[in-house]
Amino acid sequence: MAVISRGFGGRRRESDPNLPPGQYLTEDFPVLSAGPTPRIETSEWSFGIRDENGAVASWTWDELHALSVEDVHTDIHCVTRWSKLGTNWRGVSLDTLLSEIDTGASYAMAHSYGGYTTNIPLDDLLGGKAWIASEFEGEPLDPEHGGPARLIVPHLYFWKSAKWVRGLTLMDDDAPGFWEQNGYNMHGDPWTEERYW
Ligand SMILES: Nc1nc2c(c(=O)[nH]1)N[C@H]1C(S)=C(S)[C@@H](COP(=O)(O)O)O[C@H]1N2
Ligand SMILES: [Mo]
Repeated sequence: MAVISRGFGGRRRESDPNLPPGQYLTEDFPVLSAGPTPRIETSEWSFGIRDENGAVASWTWDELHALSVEDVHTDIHCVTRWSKLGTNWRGVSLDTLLSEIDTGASYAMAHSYGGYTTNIPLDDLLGGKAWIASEFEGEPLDPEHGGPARLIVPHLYFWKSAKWVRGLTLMDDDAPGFWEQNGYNMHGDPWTEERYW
């Protein structure tokens, strides 16, 4: 007899069409950090984008949040195989920020307070696919989850969503970030299981 357990989270696990291959559903929000949680006051925080010629545009916390802040409803997928469906964030779209930059670059390196880096093609940051998020489920983002603000690029594995993000460096050529230097994929599409090299 087929038994569908509704005890642990109450969802049908393998058959959910929103679940990429090789992933399982979780209802918790695991914390995955390669180092200690940096504590950054919003008064000290800024976000900068450096273009391929070295010109920098930057926003303070207040300047960033004076821009249009969007509600984002999305699924997230970690390469360690958990997925969490239907999460709610608020943040500023990378479309909004990159519209102020005149660039011919094709790649970006995201940099975080604490030193984490991850590389992302610029096309994956444009078109309503990436945000600088500062709220999760109606609350300010917890420091453990990247607060005061993190990058979210939810259509890629979640290691691309740099916590405590402080800026992007735009690049003509791709280069590996922290996990990518350690064998993770340069792109990271969960639907085609771009997990490792
Ligand atoms: N700065 C920074 N960002 C990071 C990480 C990290 O170690 N440092 N871990 C990445 C990984 S591997 C994952 S799965 C997600 C985890 O986010 P969470 O801790 O909010 O679940 O953050 C990503 N962003
Ligand atoms: Mo991860």
